[in-house]
Amino acid sequence: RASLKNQVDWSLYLVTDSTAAILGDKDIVQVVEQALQGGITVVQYRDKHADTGVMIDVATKLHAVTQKYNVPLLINDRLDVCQAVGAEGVHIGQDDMDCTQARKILGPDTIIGVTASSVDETRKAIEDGADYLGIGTTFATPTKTDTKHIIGTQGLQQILASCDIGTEKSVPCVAIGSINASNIQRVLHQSAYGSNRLNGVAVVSAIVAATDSQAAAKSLSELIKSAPEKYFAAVPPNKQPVTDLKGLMAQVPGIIKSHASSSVLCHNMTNTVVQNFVANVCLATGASPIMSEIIAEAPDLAKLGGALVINMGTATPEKLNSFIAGMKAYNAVGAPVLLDPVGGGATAHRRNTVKTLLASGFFSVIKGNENEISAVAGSSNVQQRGVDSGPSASTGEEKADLVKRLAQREHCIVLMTGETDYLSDGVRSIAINNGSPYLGKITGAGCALGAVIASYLAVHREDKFLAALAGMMHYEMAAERAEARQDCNGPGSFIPAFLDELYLLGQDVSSGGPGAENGIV
Ligand code: 3NM
Ligand code: MG
Repeated sequence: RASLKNQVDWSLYLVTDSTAAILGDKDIVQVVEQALQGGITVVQYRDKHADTGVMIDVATKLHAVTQKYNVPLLINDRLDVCQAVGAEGVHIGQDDMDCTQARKILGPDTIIGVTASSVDETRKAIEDGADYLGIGTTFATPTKTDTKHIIGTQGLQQILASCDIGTEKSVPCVAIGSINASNIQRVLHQSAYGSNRLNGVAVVSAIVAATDSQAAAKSLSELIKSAPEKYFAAVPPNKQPVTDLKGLMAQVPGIIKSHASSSVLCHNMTNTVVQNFVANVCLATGASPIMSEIIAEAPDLAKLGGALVINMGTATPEKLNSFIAGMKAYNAVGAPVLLDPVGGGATAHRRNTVKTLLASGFFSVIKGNENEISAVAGSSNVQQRGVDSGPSASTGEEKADLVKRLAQREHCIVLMTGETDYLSDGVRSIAINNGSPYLGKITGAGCALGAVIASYLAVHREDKFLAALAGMMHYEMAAERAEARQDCNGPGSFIPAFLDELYLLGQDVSSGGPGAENGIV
């Protein structure tokens, strides 16, 4: 047993549930055996209602099965049941016996796992000698309705960051709470803090409630093994902070050119005020716009090689359902999704919408003005080291720092627009001064920029940062050219001139292409 303790594969941890709502009329021992065939690596027997005799009977049967697969059996809460059946360990919650007391009773060789939902609880559990941690509750779950803290992937990340998870100073860590095939890769990815990563995930209903527990376990196991980075990573391998802005800018014209002839789909879930203008901007740059909030067609549209824009401009509760369905559909195929958190910090409703969206899926880009980006950065429902700086990032350096930290936290590209635009993928950060004041005098200019950047990400998939930069340069250079035109005398005549220049720039990007003098690192 002592040796097993250090060899546990924590990647796919099954917690059982014997209630009719989840287990149905299946046999728990059979479910576990099938799940073992499907690839689960740890089993926790959890039954909050059974008599001791029944627990010992079931645990004995489970242990016979888990031993065949060389997988540890842990017992929830009940040290006596663990001892009676000779199981490999126990799992104790914050309201159960203290870890130190449990250790005294069970000795050094028994695995003791502890549930933690905050940095403090995690630190204490590690100090008390827990062998591994279950952290959560990641997302609200009907399986356990008395959970105290819903911490999201941000809360997981904060624990990983603060408690040296993934280093020898710490212990293995699995996340729990509504984790299933649709979010398992995202949870593993979004919770990561540098090289601090979860060792695995714990699930109940995703396997126990499935009609085929073997198939459910197998698909979860495969999702864990196939790296989500392929879809989600903001930063391609081996990227360093920007030192050669000129070299970076030199790649922009080629991307503008390929975008101009792409007819790439730009799927907008946007506000009613700007739809027409946004669609025209998409067309002028070379994309094919579609404005649709229909949930049923989102999965089909997601497969067409384009990108999705979620614009919170008029975020009614009904639209929020479309946003979430759209994001899930695009996430499922690894296609880009851009969040434009319009008015993000203005009202409690919008702050909650931002929170819900961040918890429901993965964004490739978050684009907004200073207030909006600050609202997203402050949207964490847990204390987040460093990024809670609120809406007061007044100096350029502070803005750049806020943008970079948010990019690191959300593992995505962040663009803060303003007189100077700040763009970062968490590693590469630049600030750019260009555009036209007329962009501030027409409605939908920010929304249309979001659409342009999204479609650029769909065209130039190998590097989201560069794609976003190219989309931005296309947009802002066209604005500069429009403003300079003889026929542009104000916001009204700026609009047609701008659409023309967006189009013309795509046709002939070589004439007066973007210059490095526009950017400051
Ligand atoms: N513990 P499902 S959440 C057993 O947060 C348990 O500590 C939790 O079930 C915690 O995978 C939970 O079906 C239930 O959502 C998780
Ligand atoms: Mg408990």
